[in-house]
Amino acid sequence: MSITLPDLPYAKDALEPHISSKTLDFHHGKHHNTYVTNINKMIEGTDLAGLDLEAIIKKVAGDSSKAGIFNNAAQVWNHTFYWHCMKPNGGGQPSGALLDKINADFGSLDKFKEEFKNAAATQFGSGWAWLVEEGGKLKVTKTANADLPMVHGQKALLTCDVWEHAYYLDFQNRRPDYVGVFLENLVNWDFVASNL
Ligand code: MN3
Repeated sequence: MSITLPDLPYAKDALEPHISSKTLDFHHGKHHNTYVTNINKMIEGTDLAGLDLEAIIKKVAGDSSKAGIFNNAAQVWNHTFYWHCMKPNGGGQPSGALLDKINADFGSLDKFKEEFKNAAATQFGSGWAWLVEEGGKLKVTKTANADLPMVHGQKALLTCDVWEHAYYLDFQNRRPDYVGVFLENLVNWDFVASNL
């Protein structure tokens, strides 16, 4: 079984004018696809071939001799998850149990957004901002490069890719503007709630 590149859950131009089809063309068609190609090459003929992505990630996490495998496998997982975190006409407010939990653990939705924006803005260099659940509590985290919640005992609920390739064509150096638009216009709260 090889790892495959999943289709985007919407058309390439569906997130315009916020994220352009050109960005998604490169981000999904080139960046995400390259991680898929790399991981398949790296696991071919090894005891990792045939395992699913999550099993590969957990098996090589923390093994510095397998950092290349970890990075490529985790980036495949992160990107697939990220596509689902957005939808056309997203944003707005979560509802039900998710909103209650955000209010309980952050104080308010605005407080959560503030923390999330801050994590995204202060991740130095490449990485990801996350909403995770850990020990029954919601929290905001950030990770560098390919690192991801599942290897830290956390469950991922939402992520924003803050590698420059995610926003440079549309926002240039304005990462905070991209994250603001992500939260206000793109977040797929139904997907976030389904991860809870
Ligand atoms: Mn990316």
